[in-house]
Amino acid sequence: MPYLRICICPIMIHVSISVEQAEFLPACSSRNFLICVPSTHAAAVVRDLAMSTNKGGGGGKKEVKKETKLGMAYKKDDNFGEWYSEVVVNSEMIEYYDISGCYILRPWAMEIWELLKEFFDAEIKKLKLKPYYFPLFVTENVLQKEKDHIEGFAPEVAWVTKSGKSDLEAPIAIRPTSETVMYPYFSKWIRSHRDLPLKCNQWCNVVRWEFSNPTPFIRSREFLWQEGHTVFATKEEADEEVLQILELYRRIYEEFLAVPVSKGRKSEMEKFAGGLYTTSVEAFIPNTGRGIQGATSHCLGQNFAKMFDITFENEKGERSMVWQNSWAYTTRSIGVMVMTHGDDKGLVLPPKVAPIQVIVIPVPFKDADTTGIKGACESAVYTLNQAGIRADLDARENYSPGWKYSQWEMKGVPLRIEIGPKDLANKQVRIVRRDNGTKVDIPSTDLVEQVRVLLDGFQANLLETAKAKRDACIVIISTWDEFIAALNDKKLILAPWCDEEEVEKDVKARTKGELGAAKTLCTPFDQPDLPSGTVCFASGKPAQKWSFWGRSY
Ligand code: 87F
Repeated sequence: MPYLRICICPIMIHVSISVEQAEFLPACSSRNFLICVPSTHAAAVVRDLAMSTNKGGGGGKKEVKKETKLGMAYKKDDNFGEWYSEVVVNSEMIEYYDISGCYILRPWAMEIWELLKEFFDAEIKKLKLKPYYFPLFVTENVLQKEKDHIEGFAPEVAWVTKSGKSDLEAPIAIRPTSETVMYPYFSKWIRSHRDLPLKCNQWCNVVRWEFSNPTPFIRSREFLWQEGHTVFATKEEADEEVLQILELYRRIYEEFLAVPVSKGRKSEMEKFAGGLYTTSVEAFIPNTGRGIQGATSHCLGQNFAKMFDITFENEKGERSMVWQNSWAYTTRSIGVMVMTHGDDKGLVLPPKVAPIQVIVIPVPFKDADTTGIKGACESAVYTLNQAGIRADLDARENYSPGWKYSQWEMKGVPLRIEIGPKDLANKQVRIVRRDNGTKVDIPSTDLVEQVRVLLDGFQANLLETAKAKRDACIVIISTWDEFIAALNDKKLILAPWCDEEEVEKDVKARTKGELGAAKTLCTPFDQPDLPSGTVCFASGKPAQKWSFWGRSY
């Protein structure tokens, strides 16, 4: 018996598992160590070990039979938190890192981010936004300029205090957002009305040292975003842009990520304290019954203009204060998409953001014409690529078709094309949908047309299904008792509200508990009728508006 050693993952003890001896020992027979790895890595390690053991021995067919089953240990409805971690890791979007709250974004995530960026960047360029890059660091002095607003955020600011072994002369903050980094230079660059509007956008990372429950994409200590910062001569121009950007955010969520969102305005309590008003797109996760802010577009008014002395000489030769906006969306959007569409087999990707939209898998059988099948697969991929469809071939010979099906399902690829001997003979391909598992055989001559129809249908179906699920969670209430019942039932609550800050504070206090307090998510722009005489569910005062309430991320 070789020396055996079983290790427990020191970082994630709760995801360490034991692997069945029958499966594990043969795979490691040629080695003198055993590793017990987190469940999220077990399949891959066992697979690799099995492959290395099989190398050079026996026929290919037998090797394939020994492969480890891929699969998800957790179900979405049984343990949502573990299910989510498993999906993002098994789909190869995320690798955990040894600093809590920091994650490695692998190509499967970065390619989605790049597709979103491609759309958004082209749209904001139409609005005449210019690309900038400002430094990652900011001095304490400059950061303090915004001290009234930064006060609440201060614990989240990360500082660099040393270079090598020596202390820096003064600590330097890592940007949590770039107002204080940029605005001193806006003040310098803007002199006259001819310098306006100034429209700046940067794609970058920011760091916020969060302490509550880190979750890949959703709440991480470093994340990627775009931050737009614009400066206008008039409030009207600023107001107009706030909504133009909000509409782009809605399109990212609904048209690309197939996630339904509500556009609306944040309450005074929930808005960015440094600004005049905040608009947002809000999504909802039915499994946890929590709302989640998808992106924000703020009108900053003239607050920062005063703080940073950003003024211009108008046409009449007078000094005027500028009007400013800022807006951002982040890699959190990818997490919202995963939570919305994923299922018990793993990720489900909307075609518009899928790095691979169609995976082509040869299905050789016994003595069938393997070369012919491979040729048909290559030709299908080529034809689809030529038509602008992101298709790829999985020609790996050390995996069975079934294993490949599971892996690509786990990665959420919308369509799978299988080509076997029968398909080759009939000049057809079999297409299988990831969302509902339906299979169709189509003539090879119709490939591009049919794939386009299927991808469009897939994209539309995801949004429709998600919208139906979200809508089924919306409850319109009118009394406090109904509010509490709906909250306990994980609903998205639409309630008549008096719009008073004290009342929102009171609701927060009264609903405080282990799961977190309820708060306003937004006041949707799309307002149902509010008959006169309607009263606030919490205060009994006359209601001013309908607002969404709930627990949130
Ligand atoms: C965390 C630490 C320090 C949010 C923070 O939403 C400062 C902040 O200012 C902070 N978390 N914020 C508000 C960010 C406002 C605004 N910035 C530009 C945006 C959009 C992009």
